[in-house]
Amino acid sequence: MGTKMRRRDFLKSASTLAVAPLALPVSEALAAQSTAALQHAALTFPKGFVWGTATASYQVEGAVKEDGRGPSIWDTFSHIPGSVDRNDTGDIADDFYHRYKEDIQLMQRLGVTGFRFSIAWSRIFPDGTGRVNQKGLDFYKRLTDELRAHDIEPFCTLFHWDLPQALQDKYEGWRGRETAKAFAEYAGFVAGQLHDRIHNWMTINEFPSYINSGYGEKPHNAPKMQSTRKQLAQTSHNAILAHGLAVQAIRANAKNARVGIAQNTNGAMPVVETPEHIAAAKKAIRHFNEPYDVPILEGKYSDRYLKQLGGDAPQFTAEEMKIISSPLDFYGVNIYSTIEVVAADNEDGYLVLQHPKSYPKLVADWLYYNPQSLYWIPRLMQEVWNVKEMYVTENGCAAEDHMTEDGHVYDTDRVNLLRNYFTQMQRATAEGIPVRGYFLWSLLDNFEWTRGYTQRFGIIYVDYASQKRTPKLSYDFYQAVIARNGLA
Ligand code: GBH
Repeated sequence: MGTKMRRRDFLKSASTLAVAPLALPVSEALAAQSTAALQHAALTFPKGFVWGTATASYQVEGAVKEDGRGPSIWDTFSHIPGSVDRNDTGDIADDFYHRYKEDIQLMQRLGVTGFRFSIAWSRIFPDGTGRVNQKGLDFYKRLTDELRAHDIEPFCTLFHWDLPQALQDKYEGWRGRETAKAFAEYAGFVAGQLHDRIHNWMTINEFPSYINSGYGEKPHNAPKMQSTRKQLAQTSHNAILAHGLAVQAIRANAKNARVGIAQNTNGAMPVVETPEHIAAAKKAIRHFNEPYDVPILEGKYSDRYLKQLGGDAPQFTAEEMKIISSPLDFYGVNIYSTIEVVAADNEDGYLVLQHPKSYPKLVADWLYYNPQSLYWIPRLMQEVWNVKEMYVTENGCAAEDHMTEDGHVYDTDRVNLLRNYFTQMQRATAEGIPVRGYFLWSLLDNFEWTRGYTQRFGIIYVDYASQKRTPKLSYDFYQAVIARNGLA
């Protein structure tokens, strides 16, 4: 190269050293910058990767008495004083029912290609079964038409916890097997009505979160129905049966449907990445998911699970186990954190490590900051269960968001979290682990169940009094990630 360094090379070394380049024409400086950016090409995601945001009906819609919607167990529960922080309810929430057009514009500006939302069962069947409420159906037609008009693919969840109150009253909700049948009827009907608009379906969101915490031995979520261990095991069974029946009903009514789930599979992760610890994590993830993922993905309950339950084991037939494990087109997993394990010389072959008190978190007490969950959960899903196509159907965090006097929300903690989680998801896709898309929880601050409006998960700030939306700094960050389909 001789004694004279070429300008380009000089710039490269200048940027490595983080020294400001000498005054150059702007165009040359930019060209040099994009050359440098190309060197980071490894941090991109596969072509066609779906970037999206996620919400759920009761958490954003409001309009709970409008256009013939029937009550759900969350209407009932949130109105019982003491159930939810500050006695907040979803009566108005983000008023998404009326403001969805504005919110879709914000999504379009963000650049997302997918939107995960849920249908409120009691808008379609106000009594859970039987009579159809056309106006409720029309809302989801308008919503999905508007999404399509903005080139955003709808990803529809059929059940995100707002069970029609009528089914709680008639069958004790999910405790009754009849509810599983009612769910399949509803799923098949909606799929038949909306299949030209919606191609991607998820049956049920997070079994443990609404079964264990709604019908468990110490319930704290709607319908807060305390159960014995035996009743709980049967209720869990009814829920996965509902899932399987719905998969079949959707396929029977919508020819080109792609059917999946949105489950919060309990993750496991080797703290130290050596073969023995990785093997331990593989054993652990099967043990951690015995009531739900194992029967869905393996077609049977594990012997260990049935033995542990003994006389409290659920009643089921071989036919039901086939239905429960109906093949899926994709597996959606909501990933926020994971359980860390090490190999151990005990019966299980691993040891679960408790989180030390000083383990990092933002504000949700359960949400341990663990970016590697976005790598290890998909990797173990593939290695243990041979899952061929996955979506991260939720990921995100709550933060203490404050608006500055001039109207900005600088949520650098959320940006920091997202950047690190994305890095690990990129590691997964770069290794060929089949994660096809990602849905950030959430588009908007919303009704965070028993935390009400006290925890904000949105990348758009919502002033609940005025319903004004303000994109946070994390919105700008996500927009840049989507635009380059990767990380800088
Ligand atoms: C998801 O649940 C939900 O799908 C979504 O609706 C929700 O808004 C979002 O995440 C954020 O929370 O009280 O110690 O028993 C997240 C997973 C699992 C978190 C159950 C709370 C209860 C912890 N949830 N967990 S505890």
